Amino acid sequence: MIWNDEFETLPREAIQSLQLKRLQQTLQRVNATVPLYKRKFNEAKVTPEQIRSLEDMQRLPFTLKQDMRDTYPYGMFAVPLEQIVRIHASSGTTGKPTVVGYTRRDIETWTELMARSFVAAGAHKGDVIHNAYGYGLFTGGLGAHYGAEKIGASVIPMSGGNTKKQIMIMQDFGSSVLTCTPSYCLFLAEAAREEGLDIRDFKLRVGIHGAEPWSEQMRNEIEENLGIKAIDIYGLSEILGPGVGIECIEAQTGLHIWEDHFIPEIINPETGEVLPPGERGELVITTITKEGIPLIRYRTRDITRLIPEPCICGRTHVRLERMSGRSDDMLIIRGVNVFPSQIESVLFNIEGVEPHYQLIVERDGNLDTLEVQVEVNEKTFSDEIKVLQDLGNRIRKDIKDLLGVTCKVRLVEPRSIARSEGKAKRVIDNRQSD
Ligand code: DLL
Repeated sequence: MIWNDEFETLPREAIQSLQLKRLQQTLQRVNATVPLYKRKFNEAKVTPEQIRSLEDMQRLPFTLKQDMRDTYPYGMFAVPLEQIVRIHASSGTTGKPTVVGYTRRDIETWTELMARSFVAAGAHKGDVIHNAYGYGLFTGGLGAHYGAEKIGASVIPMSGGNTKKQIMIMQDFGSSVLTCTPSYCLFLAEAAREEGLDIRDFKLRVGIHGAEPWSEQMRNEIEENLGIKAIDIYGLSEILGPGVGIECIEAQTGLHIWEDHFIPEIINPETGEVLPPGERGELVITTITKEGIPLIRYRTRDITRLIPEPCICGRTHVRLERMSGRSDDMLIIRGVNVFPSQIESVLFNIEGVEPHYQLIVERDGNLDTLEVQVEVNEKTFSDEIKVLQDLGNRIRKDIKDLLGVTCKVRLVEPRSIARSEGKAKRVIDNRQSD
């Protein structure tokens, strides 16, 4: 099923000419209304009129998260505050949050894109959508909520937390679609088991998970533990919120990014150069319909690649490979680049460990050291020391073989790693920032 047949299956040439037209309009608008862009265009010696093709985009300057911080709170708004009907914010690791504003039309666009996303994930009218993304300044809750209503599903605005109640409601109300982070999803399954319940016996059919990196192995774990299809959804508040891209249930391979609203590019994060189609690098997104905060070549820091091949579902919008992680979460351990999701995929292939882990990074002199803490299951935990030692050695060896990095492995008791109701904290970085 396709929500918006006309736009989701537009031929490539039609997508590209629509993109160019909308890009040119956006450039004119930000040049006239956002002082930061006027300045950036001047500095880059480029005018909106000079952008006559999509290739010309490469002449445009990037927008960084720092630009949003520097203009905090409203400096990037392209319309007067009177036209903003909603404000969200995402908390950074340090300092002030990043503020985003939506006009009424932006909310309609977001709702439409979330409706497309739900339908792509296999949801429909008649579904009971259990929305456990946080409601509040975080975009997850409200973003998913509006889209769920739009397709005519019955949405339960659960928000995050209150795990026992979530399970009761999911069972009693017959929730058929669950929206939450992948880590919270596994926590829900675990908490249900502790109460003697098995979510596989519930009516749940589909999970729509995102807001944090996760691996294919974690998907398998979720699908098995909950007896559902688990779909990857991507988004970020600066660009919109959830619903920038989603996997279709037909292929479950790569996330369609809605190209009539966004132009994706993949760049080399070091040089800023655009990479040829299919190469992995940093995702850069330009919004071409947003009114509140249009962003030109926004550097997401997320690492992925474009999958240019057509998809079996019939949608023509290009796909992004599952995110490997964020460039700022990438650990450099003795010269080797490691994403937490790569370690995750090693761990989840090993019998006896639970899908709960944390990476502790320290600095020893000039060298970074990595400790992998992972929970073992009850059975293994009560096994002989020798069994645990062998398991630890096996994990260390698999990580070394696959990623080429030496780490310490610490096996910890079941349920000793903190569970998260939203985005999981996978990395604890104890290196002093210098
Ligand atoms: O996390 C929006 C969202 C809500 C997406 C619900 C999906 C579901 P932010 O809090 O601004 O917005 O965080 C955005 O989260 O740049 C990625 O690094 C990461 N992220 C989001 N979705 C995925 C995903 C929301 N499917 C940041 N896979 C992004 C990997 C993801 N990382």
